[in-house]
Amino acid sequence: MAFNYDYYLRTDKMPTLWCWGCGDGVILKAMIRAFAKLGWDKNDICVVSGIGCSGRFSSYLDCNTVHTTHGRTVAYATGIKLAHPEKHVVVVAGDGDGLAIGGNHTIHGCRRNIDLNFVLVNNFIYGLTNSQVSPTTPQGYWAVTQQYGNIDPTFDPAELAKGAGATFIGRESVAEAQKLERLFVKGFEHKGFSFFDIHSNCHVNFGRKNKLGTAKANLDWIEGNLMAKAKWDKMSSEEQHEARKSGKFPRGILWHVEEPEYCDLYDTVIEKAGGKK
Ligand SMILES: Cc1ncc(C[n+]2csc(CCOP(=O)(O)OP(=O)(O)O)c2C)c(N)n1
Repeated sequence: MAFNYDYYLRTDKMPTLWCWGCGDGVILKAMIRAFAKLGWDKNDICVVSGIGCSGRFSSYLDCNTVHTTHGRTVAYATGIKLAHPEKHVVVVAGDGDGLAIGGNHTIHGCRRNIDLNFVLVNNFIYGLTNSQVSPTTPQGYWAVTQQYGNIDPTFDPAELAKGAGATFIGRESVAEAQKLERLFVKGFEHKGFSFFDIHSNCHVNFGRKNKLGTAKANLDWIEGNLMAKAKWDKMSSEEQHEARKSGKFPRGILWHVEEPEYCDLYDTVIEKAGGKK
């Protein structure tokens, strides 16, 4: 029997506002299947999203949801998780939201290793507002604010997350929906800050002037840029550096360590202060 998504969805909000073929729907469905696999009750999940096309996750998921301000997802989610450590908190942010305006919050969420699941919907552009350049727009590509080709260098969000202290880091593409679901299951199970860099197509606003104007063309480009971690690990650090500069990245589980989690540490403070939990 086909998987039934309805339990986790606000079906009265369908159809979505996303463009035809948008990768956001693939991420939404993979996330729902991961929730179901983990047996999570929707009332035990809180979804916090920012502003953008990716911001709509909190509209469509029938969980506890907060549609927050642009770039502030991790700040809201940190407060929610500290108040309700027993809940599963899932954060959804675009590359503009999570890495540009909200980059600072993302760094410090990683650093605290608070038990949040941070899903970066990385479509390489500001989708909702029609194609402004983002921190992941590759050099040389068109954006409405870089019409002669983007001159700003990009960076590797997974490396940033690792340097900042995230304890689970994974990368996948929406072209591999089942791998994406499995990655979510692993990362959602992890206690600590889980950072997911999910490469998604925005053939309408990223692709339209970058010769990637169909979902298929955009997905082929994404897949062409990702390589298995095992292959990546065989490269020298200089080769990896050059690969990153040309927009190539490893995929899969990139980092997984166990470290003290922030809510647990906070409990020790409450205890020392003689307070009640
Ligand atoms: C403080 C603030 N600045 C700017 C905006 C306008 N704005 C809304 S969405 C958005 C960009 C969204 O891009 P991204 O975060 O990459 O998400 P996507 O739409 O691609 O999912 C911007 C700049 C805003 N809503 N609030």
